[in-house]
Amino acid sequence: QTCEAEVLLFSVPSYACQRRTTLQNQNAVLTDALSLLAENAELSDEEGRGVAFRRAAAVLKSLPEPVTSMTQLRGLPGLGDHSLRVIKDVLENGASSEVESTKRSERYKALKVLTGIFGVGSKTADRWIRDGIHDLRQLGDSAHTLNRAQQAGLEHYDDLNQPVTKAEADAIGEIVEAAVVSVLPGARMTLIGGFRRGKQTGHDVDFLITHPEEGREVGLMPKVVSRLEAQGFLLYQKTTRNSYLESKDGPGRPSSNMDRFERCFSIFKLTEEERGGMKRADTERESDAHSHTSHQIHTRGRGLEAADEDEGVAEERSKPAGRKRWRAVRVDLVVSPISQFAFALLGWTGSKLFERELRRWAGHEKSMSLSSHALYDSKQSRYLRATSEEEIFSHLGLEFIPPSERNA
Ligand code: DGT
Ligand code: MG
Repeated sequence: QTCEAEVLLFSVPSYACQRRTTLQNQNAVLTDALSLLAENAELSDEEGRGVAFRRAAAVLKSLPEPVTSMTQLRGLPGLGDHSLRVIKDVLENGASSEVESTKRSERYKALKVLTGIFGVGSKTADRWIRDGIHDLRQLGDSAHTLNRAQQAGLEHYDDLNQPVTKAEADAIGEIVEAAVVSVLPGARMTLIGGFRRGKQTGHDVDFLITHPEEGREVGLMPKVVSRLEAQGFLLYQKTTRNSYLESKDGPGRPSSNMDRFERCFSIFKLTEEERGGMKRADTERESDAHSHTSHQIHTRGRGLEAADEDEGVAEERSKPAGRKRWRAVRVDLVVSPISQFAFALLGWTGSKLFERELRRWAGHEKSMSLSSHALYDSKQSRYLRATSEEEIFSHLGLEFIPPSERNA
């Protein structure tokens, strides 16, 4: 009877977009295990397996209490045999043997290090590994030529693998917003991605820019980028123009996951003055964190000078503490026309699984097609307009889930 009560306690709807998932995860040990296997699958280009592990983790994240026995999981959606085996292993033995052996595997470690370089995806990393490259030093010593993004990624490797704090995100927000408003008065900017969901740290900072008058946003991105560049804030940037109107596959059916908004991938230079209150803590962190990777980068940085390794270490250590007075941060900018703003906001707030589940719900349950641009109703053969996220949830027949509860 106790078991029955607990099964009822953990009754969960099957789509993540029907659930409220806060950052207060009661099952972090289990979800960390499943997330690592998801990550490993994604890095190995096994998308299906990755999604299965992500869905299983998301179900556990939505539970109000820690899972302590397998019987509590009866009737829960999204838990396949493989995920259940992993959960059982963790509950019974404190750890999953598959997770532990994955973490120790040379391939996983190499994939992590190499895809930790901005501009390097799983396919490139896999190619390099097949050429015997497992770490940054081997990459530096190899004959592989890196594209501009990868070069910047390697140069700022340590900074970009250091989580971005909310305070840093806010500091960057002020700078970018000032640039946006100066080149287009009346334009508006919104913090999106994980920070909008209430996360205290992230791997990058994402902003959505629009203007209340349709069309005024056209051509905005290059102006914003030029302005930030002139101010010395951009260490790297690549702007892709809006190709939405040119696409043949229709707004509701993008041919890939990539959006067609005007978009800028950048590496931002955040100095101590702008970081303000963050100064002291970060200076300390920099002074004691001369990590392995940092050393590798510096060795590589001098590249063809055939740098002596020991000299590299000595150089590192002789640096005065906290000498570097800025840090690199990944910043993504997206520009949307106001008519698509609600869809862009919803589509760029995440989490990635929440977004995927919204689209799955729309397609499978409602015969609709949702993208970051529009919502198409196949039964009515028309696009459904919306000026707020609430309206989109309503069109989809879903209860509104606020950003802080989209942490699936
Ligand atoms: P983070 O940055 O790792 O702390 O976590 P998030 O949730 O901010 O993830 P991020 O920055 O990779 O992406 C933010 C959201 O934007 C993500 O939940 C899904 C969406 N997103 C990112 N890239 C694309 C894209 O190319 N197309 C579309 N439609 N959405 C994207
Ligand atoms: Mg983000």
